[in-house]
Amino acid sequence: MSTGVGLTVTLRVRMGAHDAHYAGELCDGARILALFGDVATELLIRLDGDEGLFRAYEAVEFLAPVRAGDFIEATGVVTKVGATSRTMAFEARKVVASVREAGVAASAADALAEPVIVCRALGTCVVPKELQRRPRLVLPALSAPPPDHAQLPEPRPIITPPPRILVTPPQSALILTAAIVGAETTRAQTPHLPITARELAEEAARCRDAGASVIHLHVRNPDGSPSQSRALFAEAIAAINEKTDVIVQTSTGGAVGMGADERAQPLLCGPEMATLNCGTINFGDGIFDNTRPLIRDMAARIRAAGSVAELECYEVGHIHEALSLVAEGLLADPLHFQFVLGVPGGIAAREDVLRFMISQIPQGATWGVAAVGRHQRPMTELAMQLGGHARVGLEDNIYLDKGVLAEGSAPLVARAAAFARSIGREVVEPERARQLLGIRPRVPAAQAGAAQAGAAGGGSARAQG
Ligand code: KMH
Ligand code: ZN
Repeated sequence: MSTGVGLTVTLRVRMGAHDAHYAGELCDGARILALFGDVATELLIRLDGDEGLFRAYEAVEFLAPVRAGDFIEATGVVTKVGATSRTMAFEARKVVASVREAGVAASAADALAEPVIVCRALGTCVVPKELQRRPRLVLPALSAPPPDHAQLPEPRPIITPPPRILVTPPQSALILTAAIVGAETTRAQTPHLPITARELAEEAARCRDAGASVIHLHVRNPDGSPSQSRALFAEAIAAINEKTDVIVQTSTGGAVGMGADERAQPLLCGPEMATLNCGTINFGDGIFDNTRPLIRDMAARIRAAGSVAELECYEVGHIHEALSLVAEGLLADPLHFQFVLGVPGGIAAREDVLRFMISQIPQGATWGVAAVGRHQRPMTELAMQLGGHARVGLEDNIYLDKGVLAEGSAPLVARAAAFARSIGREVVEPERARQLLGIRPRVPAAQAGAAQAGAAGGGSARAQG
């Protein structure tokens, strides 16, 4: 980690009447940006011994109104340090709010038990080389140590909770997954659906070129019907491995109505990654059955295959079930969650839902979004803005635009990659994705033949240590 990454500064100020600009004593968004400017300045002073310059905001989201009388706490964290550029993530929270209710005194105000996030932003500052007063010690931000509650006299005061850690991770790496076929999409719906091993491999390679580092894989019988056949998976995985270096993530969900033994067959190919579906839901008109014993059985099989699990969560309770598996020793870090949003019968594809789901996973876990149909584009773009990973492809959505079929999954991947880059995310190659997901690096090319033979017998993908 480069010097200064993770350096954090927090300021707290009261918005006064002079800050109110609009009707209802609403404060101007620019006032919050001015606070971020001061936070950035302190960060630069601590890092470089110079006030530096704010060059650009890459993203700004105003999430809740700020009014005169509110107390705002603004935090910034350095996420990247270049030769002269310093990238930062900012969050402003309301910790005290003026009450403003009819019949209540105009001076009434509440200290909030849960701070309200009012704004988030990403920005870049510069400190020209000649102004950097380095090498020097990076001085950590000063903050009062939290009081020891037990030592305080009765009645013990309520202490405003410490600032929440920013959701934005200190690195911008983004994993794009392409779900190229699925079990439900049909050739009648789109002629661009790959079915044979050769078609799957060609589509996987196109998606890799467009920016995908993971292929979420289902297979089909020659007539197009869904299958979990070990032989078909082995054929498809071999064809993909011959063409490209993506991570192959096999489905253990299969299609609605399949039993555990049938669904688990691709694990016999020793895939690098496999899905673990963390709960039962209505899946359209069917029931996608994942009883608690089945989930545990599948988790054990994934572990025995040496595969890394991706935790598919279609409801909030599925996250909690995954955490139970961790407590039971059936899952190990690093955890990678996939929030599947908008399945008819499952949780809705909405921003508030996603933010809540993110709030439920442990620190250090990674997460992505797969959203269905017309929700795919807006929800994956939101996920990318919030620091998550994203899955697109014909399994979940066949349209590029309203009424315009995507000519395969690759155009959907290309569009997601372009969006990611436009907001400063780095679309990673498969080898970096392996690192992020805790998958063992691919063997050097010279040993690839031997490794492939081993994979058919159930090679272990999970990185050691
Ligand atoms: N076809 C869905 C019923 C997975 O791949 O793990 C389940 C599914 C999930 O696609
Ligand atoms: Zn799937």
